Amino acid sequence: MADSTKTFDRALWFFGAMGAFVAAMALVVAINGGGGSEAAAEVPGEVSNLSYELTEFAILGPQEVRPGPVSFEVHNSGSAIHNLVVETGARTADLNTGEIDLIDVGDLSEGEYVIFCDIPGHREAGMEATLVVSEDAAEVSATGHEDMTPEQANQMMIDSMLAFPAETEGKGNQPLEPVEVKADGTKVFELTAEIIEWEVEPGKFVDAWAYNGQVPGPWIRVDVGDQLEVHFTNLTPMASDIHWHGISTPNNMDGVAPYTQDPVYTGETFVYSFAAERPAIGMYHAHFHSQISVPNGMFGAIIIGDTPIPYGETVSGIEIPEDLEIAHEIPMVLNDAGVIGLSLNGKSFPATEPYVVNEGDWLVYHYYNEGLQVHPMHQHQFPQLVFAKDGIPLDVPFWADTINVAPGERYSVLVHADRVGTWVWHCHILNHVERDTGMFGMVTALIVQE
Ligand SMILES: [Cu+2]
Repeated sequence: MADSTKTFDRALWFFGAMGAFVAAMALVVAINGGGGSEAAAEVPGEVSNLSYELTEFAILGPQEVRPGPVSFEVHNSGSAIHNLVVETGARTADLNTGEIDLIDVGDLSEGEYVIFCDIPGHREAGMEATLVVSEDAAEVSATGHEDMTPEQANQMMIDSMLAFPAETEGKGNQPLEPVEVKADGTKVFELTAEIIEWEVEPGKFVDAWAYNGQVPGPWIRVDVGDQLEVHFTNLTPMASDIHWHGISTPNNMDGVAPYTQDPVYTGETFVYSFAAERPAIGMYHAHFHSQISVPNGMFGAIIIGDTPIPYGETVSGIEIPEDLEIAHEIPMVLNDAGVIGLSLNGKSFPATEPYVVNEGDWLVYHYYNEGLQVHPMHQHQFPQLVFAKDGIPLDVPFWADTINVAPGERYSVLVHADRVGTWVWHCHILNHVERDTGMFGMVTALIVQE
């Protein structure tokens, strides 16, 4: 599906490019007025087509071009609406995620031209660049990139893939231990939100909004019947709260300021107190200003009770052993926006964590989508037995190799790693895993060893 979508996009782009070329030719003919021999001698310069990628919040693409007719192919690979405006007045339409526009920018003479996104706030946030038009610029190659031949593009892809796994600072999902267990058994946890420096991919540090210095925040795991007290201290510049997504709580603990509590202003602490009444595979995240703080990192996983594996059941002819032991239970938090961007557990490939397991291991993945888009999560080689949706055990579990995880959803799956090798595991929206400079984003690997 994703492959054909990409092909379709390419085809659209091609026809767009042809359209622009025909328009440029028509313009030349109109200007020349079909006139005499002098005009006929003016061969129109070849159109330089420049590719730009729009994301939060940057314009990625060539910074120089030779004078002459220029067209832009603009692709919104971000998660918000963006456009591209040239100071000469040429502009794309407002593009939704994944959309491409091709515009005729016209004849550019030597000089500097500012290009930007004019959606309010986006230019100030970083979506501004300068295109230098100069006789000294390199010619635009067939790859659509300045100075990049197909061979170089191939090599960049290879290099980007061989950089995996890359060491970066910081690791999310660390198990959270109670700071205190009271005499009555109440488990006291502390969560502190603040802006931290987070290495999302090698050498790329962003100002993440994090709980306890981690993206995702620490992993909370308690038993059914436990009494919880979570002391939340907000050190971010904006008021916040914590919503317990998929967790049963009294209304005044639901974390939706100002309905259920007052906002937790900068420097304040709020205590969430509730019993872990029912088994749950939930998540916690900010609700107040969530459109800023959650994409920027304020999310985490919380599990109550045992993982509801369908022990002993036979599903589509495959028997799930009665005595199965889970070798690894992996929370996999998906994000695609804010400063964290397209990522698995707060990291972009090649900084994503590889999971090394032994042949024959049974694994559990819990997918949590804290982003703004759907991500079809594909594990190479091993089918995934979906046994719970949003923490609710399925009466009819099913096997699938690709699981669509929409924002807010959780899917829990069982995987039998019964064949040795390095098996990639990734979102199957192809521009969530590859860009012109190589592999990135929502990819990792399951490494099965003997
Ligand atoms: Cu995706």
